Amino acid sequence: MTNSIKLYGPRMGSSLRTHWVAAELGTPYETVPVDFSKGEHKGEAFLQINPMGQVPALVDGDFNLAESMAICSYMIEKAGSDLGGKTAQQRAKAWQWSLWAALNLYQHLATLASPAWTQQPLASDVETAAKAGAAKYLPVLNAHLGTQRYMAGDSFTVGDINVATVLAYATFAKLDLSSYPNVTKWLAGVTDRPAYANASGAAKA
Ligand SMILES: N[C@@H](CCC(=O)N[C@@H](CS)C(=O)NCC(=O)O)C(=O)O
Repeated sequence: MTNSIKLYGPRMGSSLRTHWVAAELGTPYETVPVDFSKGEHKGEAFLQINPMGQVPALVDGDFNLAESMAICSYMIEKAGSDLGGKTAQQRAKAWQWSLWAALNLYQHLATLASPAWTQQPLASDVETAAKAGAAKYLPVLNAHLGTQRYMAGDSFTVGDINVATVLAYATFAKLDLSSYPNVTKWLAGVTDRPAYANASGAAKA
């Protein structure tokens, strides 16, 4: 019997990129909801899958995996796809920008977005620091996308998915990106892909 991949986590936040990659690949999978309001993510059963008590997580038979970017890489490799990049250099660039976004931009955009789900305003010093962080890194991204169409060159890769799903927090943060025209143009292009609509739940049935 073949195992079907199970993806735990919603079609937003860090989990969104796992659904997006699966949709790009056409990988069949089962979505397993994790109800945060019931504390399911910190329950014993889920902690067996991800001891961090965070989504997303993947289960493939007796194999468990956490960390959204690792899950994306696993699905790409399992599918034998070049979505990770067509050459060693393109794969490395896709990783470079994925890590860049996760380690630099993400923390600031996630902080600015957090009132959207906590319903609590940010302390003004926290908000100022996060805005300064975003303003430091967004020009770097804008300059990069002024030199090439996609994050890792002339073709779409998981690097675009990983960076675009970090940028998605800007929407929740109500952050105006119009002074970064290369970013907004690229973001509009990659989120216009059918797989994005499918993954984010925006696709019409
Ligand atoms: N680096 C992790 C971050 C995962 C993460 O922060 N997940 C959030 C939802 S977007 C979560 O589960 N939060 C609950 C918690 O930390 O208790 C990844 O990319 O998978």
